[in-house]
Amino acid sequence: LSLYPVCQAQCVSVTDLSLSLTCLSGPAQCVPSRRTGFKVGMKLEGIDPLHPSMFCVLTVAEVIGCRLRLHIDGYSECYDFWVNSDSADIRRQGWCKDNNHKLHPPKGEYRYETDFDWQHYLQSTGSHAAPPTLFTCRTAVSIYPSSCGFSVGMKLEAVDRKNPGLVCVASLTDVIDDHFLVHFDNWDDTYDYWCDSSSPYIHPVGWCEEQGRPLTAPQGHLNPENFLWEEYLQQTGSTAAPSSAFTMRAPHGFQRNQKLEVVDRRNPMLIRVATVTDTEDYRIKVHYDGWSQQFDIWSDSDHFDLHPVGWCQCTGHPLEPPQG
Ligand code: MLZ
Repeated sequence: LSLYPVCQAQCVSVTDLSLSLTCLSGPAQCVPSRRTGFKVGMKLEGIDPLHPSMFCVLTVAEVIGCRLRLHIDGYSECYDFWVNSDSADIRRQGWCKDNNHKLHPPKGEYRYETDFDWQHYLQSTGSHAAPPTLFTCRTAVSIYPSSCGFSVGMKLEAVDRKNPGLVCVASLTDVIDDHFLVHFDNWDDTYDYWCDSSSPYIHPVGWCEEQGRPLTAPQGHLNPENFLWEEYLQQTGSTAAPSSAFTMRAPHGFQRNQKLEVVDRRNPMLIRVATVTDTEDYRIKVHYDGWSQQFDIWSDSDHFDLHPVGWCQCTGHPLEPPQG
């Protein structure tokens, strides 16, 4: 099942471009057939990468090829971040209101969050909203609402991706189409992440016990060594996500020595020529060609910063050649 059905329809697939020698095997990596229409100054709504539970008011600060540097209105430039223009993390002006999500207004300008009004804001800042047609890639919209089997409030066991050795008690705190937000009980939202039912990082209640692995109890739990799901579900009046809803994806097909084009993690405005130097089931080790191995990174194989060879050329993005 493709994550990006709309995108696929509008894009030339990598194989069509005869660039498939090292084509990515992740979900539906595709090369947009035309440049993005986003322009500097356009405003939109989107997820704050440091607080994945929050939708914020954003401004396009820079456009390179079909990548955007986004600024969170009212906050320091140091929080600016890059996305692909077909990212599911960005939404048109008005999306939050139409989809029952809280929109965090620009900091400091509003006494109450509900005081924020897009029309007024656009007028007072003399700016325009990005036209809805520019938002090309959506998550799969299912025919049956919430057919993914996951709903808000359900509990599960999930890998803390900031501390990957830990599998912790978690809850679903948001669902959009077939994607949902994993939140760790009694922790702040900086550990949260969005994923779908095929993520290798999520497991049904009871998984750790079955695997003989430790499960990290919610922060502040009175008896963390003897955490009992049954008791906890009852105390919190919640239910476990059904194990039938978990659909573990197949391992990726990357192989060592394959070339790709990868965003430089330390300077994300740059994309570099890179090589796969090691693989795990769901991750690859990326070496930036011409750079010391100390800059190698491990990346999820479906990460949106990995691109097939030819992607930069097709999207009008500069590509940093191997150094030296
Ligand atoms: N050492 C870290 C672990 C946090 C784990 C959170 N898991 C959701 C800390 O205590 O901050």
